[in-house]
Amino acid sequence: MKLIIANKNYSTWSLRGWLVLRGFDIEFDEIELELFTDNFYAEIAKHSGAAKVPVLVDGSIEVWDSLAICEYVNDQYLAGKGWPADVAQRAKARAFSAEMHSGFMALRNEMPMNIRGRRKITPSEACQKDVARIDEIWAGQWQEFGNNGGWLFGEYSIADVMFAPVVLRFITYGVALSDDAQAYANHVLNHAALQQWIAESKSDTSVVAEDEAGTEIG
Ligand SMILES: N[C@@H](CCC(=O)N[C@@H](CS)C(=O)NCC(=O)O)C(=O)O
Repeated sequence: MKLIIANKNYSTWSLRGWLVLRGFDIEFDEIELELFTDNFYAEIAKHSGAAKVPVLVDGSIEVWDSLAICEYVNDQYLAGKGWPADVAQRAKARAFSAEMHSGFMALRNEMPMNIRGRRKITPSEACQKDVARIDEIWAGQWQEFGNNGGWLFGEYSIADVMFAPVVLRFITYGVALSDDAQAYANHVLNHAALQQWIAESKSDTSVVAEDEAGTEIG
């Protein structure tokens, strides 16, 4: 099985596809393409009409889109354990994940993932609202599960995968969180799989100008 991803410093959706595999200890090969290059579009076109990463190739099965990859991995490799077991919790985890996947546009536009960067921006009102909503989600789940596993639903799940890049965005832009939300963010940051991605992102020396938001902090 191989996962096609892009620049580790910048590509949040790649990180999600990668984390669902690495975080659940599933073996895979990875192919890293450089965003916005001719080679990127030539290679990705072999597997996906959508022309975006990540793409998972498992034999004859090709899955594009991070959330679809999470669901495929959940079905094919995790026997459903990618989501919480309880049906109400599972519904909530899926709702949070869908909210992340389809929303938070202001945050995504104004605070691009840039792991190596320490940047200053002036967030719009819409972006501040996005941050407040994420704080609410993380803090609420931490109050419920902080002493019982520490992940959004206690055990590591796809919901944590979907929010992990946001933890890295908040570090880059120095976003202040409530104590409970910060405790969850710290828990995610300590995850060995995420630490591996961060370490590997250091050898990504590409510069994607549109993802260098704001100004550098000294
Ligand atoms: N909704 C998609 C978004 C994928 C996406 O936008 N990927 C970006 C990189 S993070 C990409 O491939 N961009 C290349 C392009 O737009 O040309 C997913 O969840 O996988």
